[in-house]
Amino acid sequence: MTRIKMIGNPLPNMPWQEKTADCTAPVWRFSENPIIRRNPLPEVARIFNSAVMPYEDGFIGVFRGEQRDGMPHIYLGRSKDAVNWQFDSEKIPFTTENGEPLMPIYAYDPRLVKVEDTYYIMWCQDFYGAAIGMAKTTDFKTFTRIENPFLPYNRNAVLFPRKINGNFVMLSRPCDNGHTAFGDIFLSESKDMEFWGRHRHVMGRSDNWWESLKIGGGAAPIETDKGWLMLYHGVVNTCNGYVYSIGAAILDINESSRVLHRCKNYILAPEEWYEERGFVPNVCFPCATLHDPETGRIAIYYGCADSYVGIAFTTVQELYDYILAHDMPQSDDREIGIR
Ligand code: BMA
Repeated sequence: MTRIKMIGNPLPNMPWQEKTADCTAPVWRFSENPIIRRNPLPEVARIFNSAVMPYEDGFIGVFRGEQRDGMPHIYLGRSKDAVNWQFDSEKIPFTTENGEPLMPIYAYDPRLVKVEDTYYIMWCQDFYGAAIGMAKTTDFKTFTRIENPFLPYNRNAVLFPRKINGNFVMLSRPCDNGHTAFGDIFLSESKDMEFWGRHRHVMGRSDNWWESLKIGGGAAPIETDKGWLMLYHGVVNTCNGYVYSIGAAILDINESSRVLHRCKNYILAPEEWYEERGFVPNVCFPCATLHDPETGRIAIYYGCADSYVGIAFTTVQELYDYILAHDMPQSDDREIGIR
């Protein structure tokens, strides 16, 4: 067994449950799932596909709130234990640099990533079609929009939690304006968070059935001494519609468009009632992790059936061993990703 270690700040207060003796999978669900139930706010029917982070002596998060008129927007939530959440009743008020309101028409699937002293929120919104919107904050009071990083159509933008070779690095998934039936993960770099380039292909859909239609970035990659641990979603088109599962890969630490290892099995797929039954059935959609380098513990926050938020647990060692035991990179995964 090759030992693996996460790199980063300790997080002893993250939620945790040990694996039960009868569990044969590398990832196990929190017994209290789903942690966010229906109708969490007067104006919001469902919260799902949401991202959380440690903040001050507790936790903070950006939550996809599906309003009763069907429009998704982003809501701020706070928690002492990262399980029980209190949400602001109003949407996050995004503004321009000058403090004027600049709200997206809709916003969904937010991710929240801290790089240096700034927290960045990225989401999917209308920019003459589905595209990535972004904002930054340092205090979770003012939320300043920054330039939309990519042309439409694009979804599932996920920033790396630190600069690599001096540049910000972000994953994204070019797509179409509908329920896209294709999709690979790409990576782009920026010196200033405004101009993005050096685009590279990271990985595509695979021969593995569960991710044979499309894939997309999930949680912010976790830094380890063996590379970036990337949790993503993979989609298969069945005779009953799309099924979203969670996959895992290890990317090179400096040349992060290079896939070192890729697990041929999903690590979590819809099995429980809250994943199989809901507004859109059969969806496990990861958007964040909490993790503690001291203990190796990882809590995966994932949207369930476009209706709820759930937590699943693993350890970095268990996941790494599982990835290596089922390692099956595709032929172009090890390429740097430029043609
Ligand atoms: C994708 C995104 C996700 C959603 C999934 C399943 O295209 O819109 O927000 O969870 O579809 O409906």
